[in-house]
Amino acid sequence: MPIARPAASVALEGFELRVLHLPLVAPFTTSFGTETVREVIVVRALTSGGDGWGEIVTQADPLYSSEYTQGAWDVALRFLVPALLDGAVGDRAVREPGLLAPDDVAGVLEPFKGHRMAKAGLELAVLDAALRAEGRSLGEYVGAVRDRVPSGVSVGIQRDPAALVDTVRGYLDEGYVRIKIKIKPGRDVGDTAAVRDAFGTIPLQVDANSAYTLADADTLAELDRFDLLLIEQPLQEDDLVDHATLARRLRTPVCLDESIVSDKAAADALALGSASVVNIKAGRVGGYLEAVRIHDRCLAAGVPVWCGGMLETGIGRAANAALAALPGFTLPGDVSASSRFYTRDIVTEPAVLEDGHVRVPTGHGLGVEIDPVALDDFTVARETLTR
Ligand code: SMG
Ligand code: MG
Repeated sequence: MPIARPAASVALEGFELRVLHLPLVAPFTTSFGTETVREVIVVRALTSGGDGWGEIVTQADPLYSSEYTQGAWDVALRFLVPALLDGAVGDRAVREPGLLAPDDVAGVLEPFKGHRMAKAGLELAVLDAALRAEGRSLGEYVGAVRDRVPSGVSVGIQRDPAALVDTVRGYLDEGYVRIKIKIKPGRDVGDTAAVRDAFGTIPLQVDANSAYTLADADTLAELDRFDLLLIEQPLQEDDLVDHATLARRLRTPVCLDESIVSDKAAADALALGSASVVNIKAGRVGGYLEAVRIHDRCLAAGVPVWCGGMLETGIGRAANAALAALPGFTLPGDVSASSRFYTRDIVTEPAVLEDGHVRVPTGHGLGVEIDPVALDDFTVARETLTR
């Protein structure tokens, strides 16, 4: 369902951007590398009606996607924030300076190519400010139909399959309802077999983060015997045709993550048969409004979707819970408790796991409050631009 009632404009006074370094509870290893500290940009929209918060989910290095934190920082401060504050792009006046509706953010930023994570974080801050001013929750705004969402967990590559089994056991004991394991060449069939052997028919899926090529199709077909929910992003971001070829070879449903950079990319992927399941991440697609459009498209097409994660702080985690409460999110997402990654979050009430679920916040806007001391403690850089 499209957004039923748009949010009103806010009177923008400026934006504060911060780079944060949050230590992870344990290293997180994927096919492309290991992270021990989450580097993230937190955005604060300063408006006459109060602040709004957003998060730019880039990582320090451009390994998951071409975006990375210093690049997002630069493009946001050099181009995106000035455009939002000015009401003009180049010599093209687009609106009254300073007044901005959340629905117009993407249009104002559209002339700047790419940089979707940066755009998404800015849009979320404006949206949060607008919804807080109106007294409406993000869940209500996007059309949430659930008050809590089933919680899956993404498990990084461990030292060996035995260590993986131990780690997965810990998450199952905590109550997570679905396990996703990261795979890469050489750490795929054996790791998956170990988890299946240890835990039987648990809901299980794998994520390759584009570590394979079509030449690996035989290996990937070996995963068919494990009755996985899906295999996520086996091939490169722009390999839509190869994903379609692979999907015809596999019994395991192919799900796309990195490839779905927009609603248009989702339309193309569905038309080509590149995926039968879609991972929706607001950061990757340029914002929560675009994410809702992808949800609506997939729902209409009968394609199941689930909410991906980018190791969000309490800001993005709250927004993801709201998004995942839309009716088309029929598979558990990577919407875990904050404690899966952090001992200390930057919100006063971090997301917790309750009976395998995470609650959809009901407070105004994102429905979470920032812990100013934690925010300051994790801040390593800070910049404010005002009108
Ligand atoms: O937030 O729970 C989370 C992380 C989920 O595995 C996760 N994200 O490809 O889906 C993915 C990865 C992207 C980040 S990897 C460092
Ligand atoms: Mg993924």
